[in-house]
Amino acid sequence: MKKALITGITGQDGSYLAESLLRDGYEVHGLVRRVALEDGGTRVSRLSGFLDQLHLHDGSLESFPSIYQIVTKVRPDEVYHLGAQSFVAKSFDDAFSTLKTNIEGTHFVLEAVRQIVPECRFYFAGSSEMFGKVSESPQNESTPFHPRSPYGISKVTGFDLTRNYREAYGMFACSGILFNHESPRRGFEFVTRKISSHVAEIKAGRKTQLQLGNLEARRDWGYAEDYVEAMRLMLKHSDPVDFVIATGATHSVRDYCEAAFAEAGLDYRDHVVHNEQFERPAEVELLLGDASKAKAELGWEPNVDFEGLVRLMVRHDLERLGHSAASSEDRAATTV
Ligand code: NDP
Ligand code: GDR
Repeated sequence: MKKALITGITGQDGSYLAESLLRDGYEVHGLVRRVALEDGGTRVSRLSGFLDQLHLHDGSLESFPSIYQIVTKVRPDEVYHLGAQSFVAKSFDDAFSTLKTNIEGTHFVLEAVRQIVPECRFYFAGSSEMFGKVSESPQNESTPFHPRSPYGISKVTGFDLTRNYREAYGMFACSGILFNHESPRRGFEFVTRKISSHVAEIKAGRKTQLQLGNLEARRDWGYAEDYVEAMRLMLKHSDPVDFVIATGATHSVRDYCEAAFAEAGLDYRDHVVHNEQFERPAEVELLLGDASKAKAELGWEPNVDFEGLVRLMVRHDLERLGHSAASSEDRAATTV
């Protein structure tokens, strides 16, 4: 039985990836923060349907000894390093902790793998935020990086670390350069989920307004379950190669609002209000990915398009509010 270790298993991608690996008969291990095991289950809620099939280990990306111990105990065949402070806006408020967690965390995991299981296959969660201020469109594996946030900088460094461990030590270490991907398991602070959850609350009469920052930013939005399959294909590939993963279509935040409110029979112009508090000191204005290399070499293609994604997120949130008066998910939604 193959063993996989996932950092960030409690997050959106970690939860879908764990499910996918379990379906294929893997023994799935996750590094989780102690608080996740102690807070009564809120933080592991994304894992609730299959929690009893997982092996969770208390550790932190800030602690090399904890990572070293877990890798020694598990001796994984595959490591998916997804754990990170992943919210771009927060990285401006606390650049120090974002850089520390994301850069040192990646270094610690790579070094533990090199020392303990150098033959293990390693995946790093790179990001389209590495492109930042783009010089060409669409962006592919050759597009230069110009990150526009501490988060983006941390991901460029993680990408460089991963490449260096591959080149210096011959490790099977590769990065996916994944464009935005969303789902009903997306955190409520990210714009797609903020919109879909507010649409449901407005429809239910609990709120009247949705406050947003830059409505003109454009993103290449895909569906998270499609994207975790790309991670797995990358580790099954004959060679460790970096790939762009994207849908090849770009839409603005305004487009997302229009489609999401329409899905609930509402007009976004009646509810969306600009609030500069949600603008960023430096913005990534346009992202559009070219995943033709992944299509040619991995046979990977997305199954869900923009319209399908909006529909499934809005319907999930409408249903969630229809069925529960005050679930823990509802409480989380009120904080952004
Ligand atoms: P989430 O924010 O949903 O999940 C982040 C995970 O990292 C959580 O499990 C979180 O644990 C964990 N984590 C954060 N800090 C620490 C720490 N100090 N020690 C241990 N664990 C920690 O992110 P996603 O699932 O959306 O993304 C997964 C990865 O992919 C991230 O690295 C992200 O930057 C990257 N990425 C995401 C994209 C997207 O569109 N979703 C696109 C490109 C890259 P806890 O539950 O305890 O907070
Ligand atoms: P992003 O995602 O920064 O692209 O990073 P997010 O959903 O936070 O922002 C997307 C765009 O929407 C604009 N925006 C707002 N964003 C938020 N969160 N809240 C608002 O109120 C709001 N108003 C407008 C933003 O300015 C931005 O342009 C995500 C994360 O998952 C990263 O971890 C990942 O690496 C990248 O996607 C690819």
